[in-house]
Amino acid sequence: MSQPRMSRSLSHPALSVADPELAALVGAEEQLQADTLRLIPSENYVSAAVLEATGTVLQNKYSEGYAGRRYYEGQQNIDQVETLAVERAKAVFGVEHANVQPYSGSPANLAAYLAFAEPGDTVLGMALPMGGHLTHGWGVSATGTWFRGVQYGVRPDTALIDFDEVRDLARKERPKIIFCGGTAVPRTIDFAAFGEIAREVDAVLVADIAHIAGLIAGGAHPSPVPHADVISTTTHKTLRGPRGAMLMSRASHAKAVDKAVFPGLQGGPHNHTTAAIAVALREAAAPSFRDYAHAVVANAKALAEALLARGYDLVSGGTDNHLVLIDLTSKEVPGKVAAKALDRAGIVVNYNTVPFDPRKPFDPSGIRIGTPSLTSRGLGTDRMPLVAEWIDRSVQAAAKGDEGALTVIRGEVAELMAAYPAPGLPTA
Ligand code: DSN
Repeated sequence: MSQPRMSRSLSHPALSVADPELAALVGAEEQLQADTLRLIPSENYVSAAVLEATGTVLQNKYSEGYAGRRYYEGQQNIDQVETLAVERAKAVFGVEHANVQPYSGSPANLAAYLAFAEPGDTVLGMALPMGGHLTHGWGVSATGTWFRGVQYGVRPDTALIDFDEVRDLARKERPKIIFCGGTAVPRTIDFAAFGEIAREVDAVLVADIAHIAGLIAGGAHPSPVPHADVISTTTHKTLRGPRGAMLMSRASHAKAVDKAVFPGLQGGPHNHTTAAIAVALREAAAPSFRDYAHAVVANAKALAEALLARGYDLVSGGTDNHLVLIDLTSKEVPGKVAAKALDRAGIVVNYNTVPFDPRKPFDPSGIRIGTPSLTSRGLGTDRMPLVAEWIDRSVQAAAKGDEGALTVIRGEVAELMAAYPAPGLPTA
């Protein structure tokens, strides 16, 4: 993809003068993001346009309230910015209502609790070690202490969501809210099945599509519309927007959602983020974004195949989306050791629990990888065998404590990545 670029030395002229120390750190991060193979599935590269929008004077403005109903004056432009973002979200996702003000995914989910449950009410969500998110009622989160979190998981034999368990728990516990979606789910989410269960027990179904929003926008994953009552998403993962979030819903829930976000949970929206969300949604509506979303999935499938061919155990045996969860138990290398070795080799992943993990969350058995970022740089399926080879060589090097091998891979990675300039980054 072609993106306008500035040279590294010219990219932050004011910052370089005002705060050279900070400017140097930003420059170093730009270099790191340019040189490395970024495989964390929740990360991406935003376009130069999205990046520019986040750095505009819109950030100087307070705008508590909603377009046409603000508690501050001077909203002539801000109202239009927010309306653009809202209308684009409605069009891209085919929803009746969109709120683009949540600061990020966790506040967005908390707003859903505020809208549809009272403290102490029961909520049903996927357990964090099974692939869910902290805010789906996990114990250490406020959502698991202020509410009564009941958790479902995956089947031990297939690692797929156990819908018998979801239905049984829903019938027995009568949750006010059911969350579906997660952070380490490599397979298609069956929104229709969740919707049927939620309707049966009269629960509000919240589909947390943070990881797969871009795939849904691009037609590479089924949509939660019309099965979910509320859709929660961050905007910075596969959707390739700024760090922010949105809550979308049926028109009948619009008032409850809006009231929960403001004044229920938040003050002034981050208008520079809202603007960048609008830009990202315009990009997501373009035909090229469909190609991107499908390429992300094709790359993940190709990478999964190449890893399977090298004898790696993948949770659920592969992937349907952007994410691959590798269980390293058979390789006798803990996830954290592998992740740190990969980092030294220029391959950035995160260590992650696998379902039924006998190890602790801070030292688990797996690593989680994904293809949104490398696809944004234009790598295709032909490169996935090489990526799998680098992962394999790095894991083997970690097992042997072979730092020299990691250094060699680091050089190979930097050389290849130089041929695939990243969107939004200045050139060297
Ligand atoms: N940080 C998100 C992720 O990495 O999946 C979850 O909060």
